[in-house]
Amino acid sequence: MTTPKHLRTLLLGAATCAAAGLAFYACSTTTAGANLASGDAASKVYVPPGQYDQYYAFLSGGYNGQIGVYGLPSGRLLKFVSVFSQNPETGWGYNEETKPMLQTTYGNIPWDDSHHPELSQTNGVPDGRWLFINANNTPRVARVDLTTFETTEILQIPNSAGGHASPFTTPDSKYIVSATRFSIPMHNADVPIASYKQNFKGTVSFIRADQPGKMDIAFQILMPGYNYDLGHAGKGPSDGWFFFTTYNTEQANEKLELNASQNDKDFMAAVNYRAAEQCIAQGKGKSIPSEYYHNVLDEKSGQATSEKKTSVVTLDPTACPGVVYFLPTPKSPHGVDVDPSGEYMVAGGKLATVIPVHSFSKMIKAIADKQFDGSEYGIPVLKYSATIAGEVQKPGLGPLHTEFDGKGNAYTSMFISSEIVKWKLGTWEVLDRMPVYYSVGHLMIPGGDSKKPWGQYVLSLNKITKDRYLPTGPELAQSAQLIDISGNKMKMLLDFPTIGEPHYAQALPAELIKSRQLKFYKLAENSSTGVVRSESEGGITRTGKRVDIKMAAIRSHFAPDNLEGVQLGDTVYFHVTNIEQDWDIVHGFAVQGAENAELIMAPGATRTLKWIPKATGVYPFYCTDFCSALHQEMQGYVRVSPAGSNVPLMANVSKKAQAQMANATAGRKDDSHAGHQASGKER
Ligand code: RUQ
Ligand code: CUA
Repeated sequence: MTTPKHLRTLLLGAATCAAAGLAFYACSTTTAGANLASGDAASKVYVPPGQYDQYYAFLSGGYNGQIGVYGLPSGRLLKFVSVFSQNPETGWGYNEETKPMLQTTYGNIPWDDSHHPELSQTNGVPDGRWLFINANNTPRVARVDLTTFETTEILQIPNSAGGHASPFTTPDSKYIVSATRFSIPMHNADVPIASYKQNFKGTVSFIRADQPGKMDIAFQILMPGYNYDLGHAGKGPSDGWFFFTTYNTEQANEKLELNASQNDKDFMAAVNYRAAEQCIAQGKGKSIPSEYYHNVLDEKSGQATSEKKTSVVTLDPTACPGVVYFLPTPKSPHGVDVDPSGEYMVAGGKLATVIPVHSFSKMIKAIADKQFDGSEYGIPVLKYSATIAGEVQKPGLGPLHTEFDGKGNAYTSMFISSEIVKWKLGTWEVLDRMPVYYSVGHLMIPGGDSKKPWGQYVLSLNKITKDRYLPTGPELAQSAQLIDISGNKMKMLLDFPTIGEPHYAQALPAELIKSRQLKFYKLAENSSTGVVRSESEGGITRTGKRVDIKMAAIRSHFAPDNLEGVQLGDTVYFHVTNIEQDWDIVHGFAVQGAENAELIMAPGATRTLKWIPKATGVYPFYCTDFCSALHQEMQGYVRVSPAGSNVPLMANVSKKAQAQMANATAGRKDDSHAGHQASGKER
């Protein structure tokens, strides 16, 4: 068996291999650059100018907390979706509308570390409705609407520290899950760290996710104080079950590198969540006080709101026999992946010498036959020999994650030996190997964790690039590699650098979402309190020391565009509405010295910038998003006078805007647009 010392040698060996391309295990079969795309590879990834990619791929931004959207097979970056981190490019988390999205019990958290994008599913197949993603640091899950590519909902997970095994979905997306990576004292009490074994607990949360705007924690299962790593739902015959990997069943609380690698086997936890639902329906759940936030972005107003929740329903598995079982699994298992048929649960025994595969039907039989090997904290432990379907022998070093092609083959990432290994379900024989550069973490096949994988490609999401790209100082580019899996042998097609650590990814055929894109927000339905629907509705109002400015943005001016009457000591809110009703006509708004960011307004949307001027004077503002040939003319001024000054409130519209408004309102007797005064009304 592998000893920890032996392990360290392996890990060091891998680093050397990656660094120098020296002979070491799989690296011995190649040197960097070999096995590279040859023949028709270029044409297989070439998407001619003006044509679309075949797949949307959603790559986690890792510790930038966001999501990168790429086209496959070209690897072209299409968009960056702001989720857990503020983004000055879009104003996400800086403007008044989206600030509440980042609210947590720890305050407004402006960043996170996101790992796993997960597409919503119907009948076990990605359906293109939503994309979920987890936050590791301050445990949260988010929903991205795939008609707008905007984050519309974020839910905090209480009683959890490290939302790593998340947000994997059930086949109907009724639930997504989040399990705590770090066990913690429940209610995070002030206890000695050395009391880990007595006081620290894990939790596995089932989050209701099928109703947009209404995500909530359905229940939390209290688990022993291990580390929880990853999870995947059952499907087909195993529908109704969820599987999680654990490590540190040693329950070490120091030097885990060594102390959490003692046991030959840790556990895969099998959770019967339908049984858990029943148990709760029978009143066996316990509501405990727990504070967490639920933040929702309203589509019509564009305004996010935060709601603080105060309790969760928890379930102690000992109160509900049959809800949780442990399957011994070698050795600090990492990934757990369920094959398309739903019969096999593949563990990435990251320190193991084999890839262990459990059988769902054997597991059910073992439970019925009571083939137990004792219990841990009241949770029955099944016999390894009773659940194991097979082991993939000599797969490579450091197996982490497995995805499937839907043709009976599995593909596993090998972190230490830097390769992707193809093997056959049922016979467990290794069929092919592809070296990758370097140290692959997750891998992704479009639909490869679902009931019906689209197959065709596997994307290798690498941790290290070393010599693959032009060097860029101490930190080198992050990287993904696209491999063709349509034939018997894998073929390397493309390296492409990514923004952020491409931790995990999901992909689906473009057809599923491309025609459902929202082109603009309907101005008539905009229910923002700051909205203006025409240039004549703009203006400036004062309420004590608060000044609200409502503005329209339209090619290529702001209305109003000159503002006076602001005083030092005021807090100013610019509510800017893009009154265009045309696809892709976006305007920006930036004012000199603003401490937050610019505003970016999609057509039909209102965004609000809070601004506290620090000195008297005149400040220009301008449009930041290139919108027309006269974009550079899209500007204005705001005058700031001393506190108590008698400069009246004034909101002017430019000559050009006046002329346009005169045309637009010709026939109407409304003359309210020229240099009109503030109404003084409260908003
Ligand atoms: S898991 S280290 Cu996605 Cu391999 Cu996080
Ligand atoms: Cu509007 Cu540039």
